[in-house]
Amino acid sequence: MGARHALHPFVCLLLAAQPAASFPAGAARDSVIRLHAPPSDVAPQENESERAPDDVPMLQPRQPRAFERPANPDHGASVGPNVRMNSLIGSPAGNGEAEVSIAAIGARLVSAWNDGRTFGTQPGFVGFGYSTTGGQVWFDGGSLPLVSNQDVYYGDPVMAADPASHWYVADLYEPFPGISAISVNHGTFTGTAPVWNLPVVVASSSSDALDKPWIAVDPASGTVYCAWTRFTATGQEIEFSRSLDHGATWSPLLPLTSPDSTATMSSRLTVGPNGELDVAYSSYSLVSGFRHLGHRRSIDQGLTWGPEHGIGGRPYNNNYYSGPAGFNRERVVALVSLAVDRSSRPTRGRLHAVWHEMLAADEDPLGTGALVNEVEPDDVGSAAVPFTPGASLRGALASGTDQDWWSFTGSAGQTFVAQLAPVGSGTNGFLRLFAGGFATANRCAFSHFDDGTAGVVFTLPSTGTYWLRVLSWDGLASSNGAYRIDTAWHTPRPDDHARDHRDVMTSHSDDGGVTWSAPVDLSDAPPGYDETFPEVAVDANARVYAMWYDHREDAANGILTTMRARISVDGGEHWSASERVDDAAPVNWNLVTSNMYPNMGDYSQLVADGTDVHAVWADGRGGTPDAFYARITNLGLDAPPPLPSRLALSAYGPGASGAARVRLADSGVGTIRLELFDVLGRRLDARVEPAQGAPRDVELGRGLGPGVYLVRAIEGAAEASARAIVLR
Ligand SMILES: [Ca+2]
Ligand SMILES: [Ca+2]
Ligand SMILES: [Ca+2]
Ligand SMILES: [Ca+2]
Repeated sequence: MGARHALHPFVCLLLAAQPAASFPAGAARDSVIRLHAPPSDVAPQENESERAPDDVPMLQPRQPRAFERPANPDHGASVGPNVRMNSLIGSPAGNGEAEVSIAAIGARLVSAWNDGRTFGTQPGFVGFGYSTTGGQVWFDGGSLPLVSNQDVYYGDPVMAADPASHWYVADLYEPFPGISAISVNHGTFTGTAPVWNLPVVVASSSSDALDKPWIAVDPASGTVYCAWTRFTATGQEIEFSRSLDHGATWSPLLPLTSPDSTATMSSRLTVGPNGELDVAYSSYSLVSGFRHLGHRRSIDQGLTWGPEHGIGGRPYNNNYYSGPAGFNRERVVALVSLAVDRSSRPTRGRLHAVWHEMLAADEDPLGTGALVNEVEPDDVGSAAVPFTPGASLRGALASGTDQDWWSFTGSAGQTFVAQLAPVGSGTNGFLRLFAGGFATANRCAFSHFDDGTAGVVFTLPSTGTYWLRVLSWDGLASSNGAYRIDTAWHTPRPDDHARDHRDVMTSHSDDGGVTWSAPVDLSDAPPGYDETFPEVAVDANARVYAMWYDHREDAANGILTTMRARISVDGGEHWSASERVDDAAPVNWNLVTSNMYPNMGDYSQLVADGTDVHAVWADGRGGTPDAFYARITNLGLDAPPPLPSRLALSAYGPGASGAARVRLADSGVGTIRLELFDVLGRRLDARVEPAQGAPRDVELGRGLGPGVYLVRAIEGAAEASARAIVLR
């Protein structure tokens, strides 16, 4: 097993600077510690650091077992067989294929992915595969052609194609050493395999880092559009260019985001039925003081752009602090997927966005409880120092191998929040959270920022003990020193749009992105399970498909990973129950050997070509990340959509002594689930009762002490919450 690849500064959407203040000015008291990522965390600082010393032992090859697995009985009947697209022949053990993209025209499909076979040397970090059988059989096409003996591809490939058989792959690219560029290869695919032209540089810089291209083509005009993120010494922005000659030449770049925003990233492009061009991205507004998902539209093929509007019509909370269980990069990006309805149905032109989102944990005061000092030796999980969340923990990294273990207990549904920070300066440790034990297989969160801070937000999937561990980031003596970990239980808030540390949200717009529907939570597992890296597509019958990485199969710990998808047959108003997309056993990504970061990639992709929907994702079933494909048809169509929800909940004065009272209105069909929480996030009462239609007062809890409580009502996919005050 060789050394892991040093992370190239440009690779993979990494970066995500978080602004200096993650909440409105004036909202924070000096004495209150709240979770935030450091302002210094910008792209050019991110390089070889993404290697925690305790990751090394996990690089043990496992025997591929792809042909031994029992069929997954939960596998959606309308999901085709899963096909691995990359060949294992000539591929080193543990080779990563991830961040998979796909384009489809009829039976011809081309996919591209980050390929760990060569990193930093020719040909570079990109591979592709193709099918002429509508995805039934795939061939590994190797890499892309090179111009000279100096150019190298750096990954993040994205595919696009038009019906005239123009195929495109956009990529990160170094035309010469030290030059960061976005390239596009044009290809043709009329025979048995795609044939690629040499890369054309769309934009380049010797001083800035260009990252995460996206590409789209108008199927009617053949105009090609490309957008990417530029990281400068002082900030970052989305830039744009177009090509009218199938990628041979590109227009001068056009900035699409304002200098009044920062931490801008993750652009997605899509082309509507009348040539409308839409871009979505994540950004932090220095004016409003909030992170949001932005959208702009061009109706003149990208020459000029309309104003920015916020997707979902509200700020957005990203769990930037850690990825899903087993994710081997120590933070995760803000991500939005965008698709447009090109059908001839009444919903034609409707824009659909999906993203992953955290509850409002940035608002929690941390470390307001007891001070707890570490007690050495605490270098193994069985010697962990217990604490009660709320505590402010104090410890020191005495050496590069000093492990400090801490433990706490909690109840299912409570959300744990923690922030690691140096005391004094120089301490550089990272945090991991463990569930169900303290082995490598039990890792469920991994966090580190470049100034020795880290954060964890994690909603407990089950009642029990959890472990937190601090270890030196790089094992160097200069990283030793004192640290603190400030902790809390998350306090439920009315602006908790997500139920837990990560849910999948969706919203749509019928007016070109000016206004958006109230976001709906697509996560149909109980709270406490991570839903990550969602994708959306709309087929020619206006059916909307959404897919994400899911963790409900691991009821106790939420670590084992699957892919799930849902469909809406009414334009995103209502959604079928989710079904499995993967057809193997759930994967523990902690045990997947990978020679690249991030092992799962930062995104997957779903595309629709007519009524065919094609899904691609990074899958770890073979013990190494591989690029997988499945065709999805009519998922869940047998289930009639539920009636529209009229769920509403509002505070309604104090209830009888010791009970919380709210006013409830519902649809009058089916059942309503009611839940009561205290400010520590503990569920105190829950019941299911028949929907009644007419508004009425309901009471929850008995013998409650005076204070503020949160009541939540759930009706199908709809959810509402309200505060209730209990008086003496
Ligand atoms: Ca210690
Ligand atoms: Ca120790
Ligand atoms: Ca969730
Ligand atoms: Ca692989």
